[in-house]
Amino acid sequence: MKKFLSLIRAAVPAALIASAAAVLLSGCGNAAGGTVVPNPDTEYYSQLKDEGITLNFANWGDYISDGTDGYPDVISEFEDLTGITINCTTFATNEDLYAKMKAGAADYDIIIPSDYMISKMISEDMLEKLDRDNIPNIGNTDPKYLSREFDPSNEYSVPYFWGVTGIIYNKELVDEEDFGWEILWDEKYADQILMFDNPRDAFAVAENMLGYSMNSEDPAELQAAADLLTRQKPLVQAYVMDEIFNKMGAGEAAVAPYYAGDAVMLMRDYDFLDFKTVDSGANLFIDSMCIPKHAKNKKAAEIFINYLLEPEAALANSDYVGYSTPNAKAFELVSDDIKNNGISYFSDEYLSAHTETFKTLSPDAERLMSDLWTKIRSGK
Ligand code: N2P
Repeated sequence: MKKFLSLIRAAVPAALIASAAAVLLSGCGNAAGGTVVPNPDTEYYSQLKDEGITLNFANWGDYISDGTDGYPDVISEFEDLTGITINCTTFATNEDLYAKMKAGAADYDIIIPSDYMISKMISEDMLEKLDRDNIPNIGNTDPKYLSREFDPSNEYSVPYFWGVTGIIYNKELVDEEDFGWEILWDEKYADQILMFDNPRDAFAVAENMLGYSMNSEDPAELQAAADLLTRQKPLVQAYVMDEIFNKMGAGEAAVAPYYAGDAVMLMRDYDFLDFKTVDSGANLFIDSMCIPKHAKNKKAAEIFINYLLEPEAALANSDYVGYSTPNAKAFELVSDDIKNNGISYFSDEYLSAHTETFKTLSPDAERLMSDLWTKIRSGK
């Protein structure tokens, strides 16, 4: 995983670091690994070959298999096949992605927001409708991830990954076997607790502890959740997003709420880490591929989306990033080890009883949550 560059810096000769850094800076691909998609439709994939197109792709960190750690390089293989260059940038939260787009500071052709942000972007006319004829693999998605409230007619989005939130913990520092969100308030772990650094995920944890919906718009409930988060603050070592990789990997913290997929990636490298699903209620998110309004290269973006829907490409991405695939054909290829790891896939009954998907909040509720969050984070 790329996040460890800073950690290995201390231990590895400078020349090696320089070559690793060059790879990271040269775009997404690392040009390693073998053929991802064995028999691509070359006629379809070469239709824009000579047009010199570069796609600006805004993605979450470590959310595509790009040759890192010897995993296949989906990006480079797409580039070779299509002649289309992928220019990757990453964002840490849905709110950051939204703010960048709203400020006109972004020129993206493809983005991967989550459910509640997709419905917000649709309502603010920030997304293009997809031309399904340009995406022949669109039918590979398992229908159970489609027609959700955030895009009921599937006009604007195609699911990329899904997952649940839960608690990543250090088995050497945590003695409890059975715990839920309340461990994030346990004074025994003062200064060894990490917390989500975005309002929606942080409020969801507090709301669930208080027995409220994660989609509450009730000002009194939002205030109570904020009070709970304020009480937690003295115990929190740091509010983090993907910085969690360095901190949990280095054994610097005991517990951290985060996404199941990143737990899978971390646990691959660190035996002392584990992941706890939270039965009282976790968030189920669906991150989906979308094309922003006025994207310069819409058709090329649709071709890239189609490639990411190839079963072998979807599998390669899922194997590397650790997240759960909504692609029915890729799911057939997922190993039994992963299917049964207790983190990545669950029965439909479990998911409907124990998880909740975020909805776009009303503008008033969203403003209140955002103001309360600013106060919590700034300590005022
Ligand atoms: C990837 C983060 C994915 C975000 N590191 C989950 N919505």
